[in-house]
Amino acid sequence: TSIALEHGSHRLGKRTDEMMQTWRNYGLGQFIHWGLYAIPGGHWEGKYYGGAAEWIRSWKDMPNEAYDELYKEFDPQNFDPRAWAKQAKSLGAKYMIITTKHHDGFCLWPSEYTDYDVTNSPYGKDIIGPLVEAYDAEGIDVYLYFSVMDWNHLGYRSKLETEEDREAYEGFKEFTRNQLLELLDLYPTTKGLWFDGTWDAAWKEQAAFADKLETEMREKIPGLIIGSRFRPDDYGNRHFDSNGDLMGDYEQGWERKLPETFEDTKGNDWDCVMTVPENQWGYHSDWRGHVKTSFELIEMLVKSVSLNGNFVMNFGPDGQGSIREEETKLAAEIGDWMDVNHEAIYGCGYLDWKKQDWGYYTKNRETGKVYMVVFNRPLNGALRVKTPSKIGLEKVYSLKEPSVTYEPEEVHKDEYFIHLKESKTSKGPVVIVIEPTKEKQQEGT
Ligand code: H79
Repeated sequence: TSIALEHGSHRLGKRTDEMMQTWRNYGLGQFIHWGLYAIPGGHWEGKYYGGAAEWIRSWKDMPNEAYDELYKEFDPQNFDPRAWAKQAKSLGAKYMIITTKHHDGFCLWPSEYTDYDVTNSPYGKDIIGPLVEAYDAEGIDVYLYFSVMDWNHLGYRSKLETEEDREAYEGFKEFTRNQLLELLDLYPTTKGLWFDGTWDAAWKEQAAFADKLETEMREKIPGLIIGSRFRPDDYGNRHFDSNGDLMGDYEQGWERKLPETFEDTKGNDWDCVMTVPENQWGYHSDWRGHVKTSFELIEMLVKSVSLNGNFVMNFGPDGQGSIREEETKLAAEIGDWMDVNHEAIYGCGYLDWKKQDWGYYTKNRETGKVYMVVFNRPLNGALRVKTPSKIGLEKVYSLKEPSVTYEPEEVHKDEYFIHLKESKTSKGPVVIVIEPTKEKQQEGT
C-alpha cells in the first residue's frame, strides 16, 4: 500500500542519464566551507569556542551584533582561486562544492536581493565567479552549497506560529527563490546544488513551494543534480517521502558518517561529506581532539566507493583565503596515493562479492575490472577471495606494477588465496587488480 502524495518522490530507482553517470563516477570530491566565520576562527575576545567554527554566531559568548559586523573585515588578500583549483586537481577531486551562503546568510556572490554580500565587504567583489572559472578550467565540476536557513534575513523563521510569521515567511520564500534562480543564471556551468539548513518546522511545511522551485531550477540547467536534502513531502518528511522513496537524485544523509553495508545504502546513490577533525567545517584556528590522517581519509574514500558512494573531503580556508597547512599536507598525501591508484576509484562502485577483512573491493562499471584495496595485511600475507560460482579469476596483478602477476591458489571451490608480493613497507594501501572471467565455462559444454 502506498500513500497518495502530491510532492513525494518523482522517480523510482536511479537516474540513468549521462550527467548522473558522471556524478556517480566522480569517487572523490572537495567541499569548501568559507565565509565570515573564518575571520574569528573559533574564538571571540580571547575565548575558545569548542563547537563547529561556522556556528560561532549561535554561541552565547559571541553577540549576534558582533558577528553581523564581521563583513566589514572580509578582505581575503590571499584568495587565489586558481591555486585552490590546482590543489584540488592534484588531490584527485573530480568535483567541488562551495558554500555560496551558509546559515549566517552572508553571500559570497553579488546578490541583487540582499546587501549582506561580498560587494559590501572591503574585498568588494565576487568570490563564486572566479572559483567556478578556475575549477572549470581544471576540469573539476562545481556544485553550489546553499543554506535555506538564513540567520540574516528578517523574514526567516524556524517555525510559523502567528499570522505575522506566515506573512514574513512568504517574503523569505520569495527571497530564497530569487537567490537560487540568480545563482543558476550567474553560474550556468553549475552541475548541481547541495542544500543544507532544511530541517526547520517552517520549511517542512513548504512541500508545494519547494517542489515547484526544484522543478524551476531543473528547467534552468537541464541535468542539474539535487540531493535529498532540499524538499519535504506533503507530510513534512525529508530525504525519504512518506512511502519510503528517495526524494532527489541521491541520498544526502551521510554527513560525517559512512554506511557500514550495502544494505544501509538501500541501493541508492549517495555522498558522504567528511570533516578532517571531528566536527569543524569552517576555519577553526585551534583544532582540538582527533584529526584524521591521510590513511583514515583514504580508507573512507575507498569504503565509500565500494558501497557506490562519493566521498567529499572538507577544506576550511582561513579569513585571508589561505588553505591551512594540515589540509595542504593531507591533500598532497592523498593525491600521491591517487596518482598511483586512481583507477580503483574513478568510474568504480560496488561489487557483490563477499567482503573480506583485508579491505574493500571496488569494480569499474565499464570494464568490469575488480580492485582489491588492501588496508589490513594478513599475517600470512594471503588475501582470501571468494567468488560467486561461475566466476573465475582470469588475470590478477599489481595495479602499481602490472608486470607483477599472481597465480591465485584455489583453497576451496570458488575460494582463493592471493599471496601478496608487494613490499610490506609500501606507503598506503596496495591495490591488486582482478580481471574476472565473464562466466566460468561449464564443464562438458
Ligand atoms: O555546513 C556544515 C554544518 O555547519 C552543517 N552541515 C554541514 C555540511 C550543519 N548544520 N547543522 N548541522 C550540520 C548539524 C545539525 C544540527 C541539528 Fe539542530 C540538530 C539540526 C537540528 C537538530 C541544533 C538544533 C542545531 C539546529 C537545531
